[in-house]
Parts: sequence; C-alpha cells; structure tokens
Amino acid sequence: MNALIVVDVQNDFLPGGALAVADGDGVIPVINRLMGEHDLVVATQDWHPAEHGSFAANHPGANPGEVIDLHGLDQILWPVHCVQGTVGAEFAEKLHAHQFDAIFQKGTDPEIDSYSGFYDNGRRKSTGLAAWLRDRGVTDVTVVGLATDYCVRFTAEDAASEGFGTTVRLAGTRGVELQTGDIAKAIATMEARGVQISRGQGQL
Ligand code: VGL
Ligand code: ZN
Repeated sequence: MNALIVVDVQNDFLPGGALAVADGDGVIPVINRLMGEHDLVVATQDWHPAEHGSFAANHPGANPGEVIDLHGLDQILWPVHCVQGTVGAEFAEKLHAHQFDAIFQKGTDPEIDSYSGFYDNGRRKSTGLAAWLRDRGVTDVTVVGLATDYCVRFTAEDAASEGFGTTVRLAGTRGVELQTGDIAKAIATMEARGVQISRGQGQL
C-alpha cells in the first residue's frame, strides 16, 4: 500500500498569504493528479493557536526571520500564519481536499513548533500519523506540498526514519528559501537521510 502525504497546502502559504511561498499554488494541479495515483491520501495542516511561540508578533521587539530559543529549541520566528479557524489556515480552494482520507493537524501546542507531520520539533509528541499509516498496511509514501525546506523536509525525513519507503516529488513542492540555497540544502539533507528525490519537472 502506498500513501500520498500532502503537506500544508493552505492559503497562508500561497501567493498573497501571510507566509507566502513563491509559486506555492503551482503545486496544486500536480498534487490533484498524484492523488489519483495513490491508494490513500493524507494531509497535514499547520494549525496554530494565536498565541503560538513561533510567531514573531508574540515576542516584543523581535522580527520574522530571527532565531530565538523557544523552551530549549532554536526557533525561527515567522509571521502570524495558519491560525486555527482563519481563512489562512484553510486548504487551498482548488486542492481536491474531499479526497483526503485523513487530516493530521500540527503546531497546536503554543510552546513548540511542529514542521513534521509525524512529530513536533522536539520529538516529544506524535501526531499519530505513523500508526495510522501502519494500521492500513502502508509501506511507501510520497511527500508533496509546502514548504520544501521546512515542513516537507521534516515530514519526509521522519517518514524515512519510521521505515517507510519515502519519495519527495519536487514538481509537487515549493520552498521558502529564506536564504539562497536553502532548498538545495534541504534536498541534499533529505537524500542523505534516505529520502528518494524524484526530480521530474519542477523546482531544481
Ligand atoms: C511551515 C514555517 C512555519 C511549512 C510551517 O509548512 O513549511 N513553515 N510553519
Ligand atoms: Zn507554522
């Protein structure tokens, strides 16, 4: 059994959103097509409370892009994004979300961020995604969505470390690229950690 993991294809990560990823909406037609080629489709949804510690606005004097220590972990500060219940947190309108078999929300604990769909950044709590996949006999996963250098990367690395045959389809991903080269570095790190990279057409 294989599953497509659709990472954070939410309005705030699309052009015009609070944490817009360049050409973020370019992943939508690719992902809609890939849904039909997989046995199961699961989505992750970045789902923060307004008081989330990853928001620069919650740290007086701090700006997005700065790194702080958040309860013992390095945390990049982001603009306020994907707040629970807001339009920005909803899945992209053109995404075929009715085809999702399950949705795993993450980033709900204000004290810790969660880039991976499997675990928070401190690996303290699981979302239940690995067990959900295993219970259904899934052995292989394809990871797509936003953003290549954050949530796609960490989700794919955790999938590989959980023992799933893991492929990232680059045509179905776009990255933040806070610094030039971040996407290329993320791809190299994923590969070094056992993730297969499917280049096809698309970014890099
Ligand atoms: C993401 C930064 C903050 C992502 C989520 O989905 O890649 N990046 N929250
Ligand atoms: Zn977030």
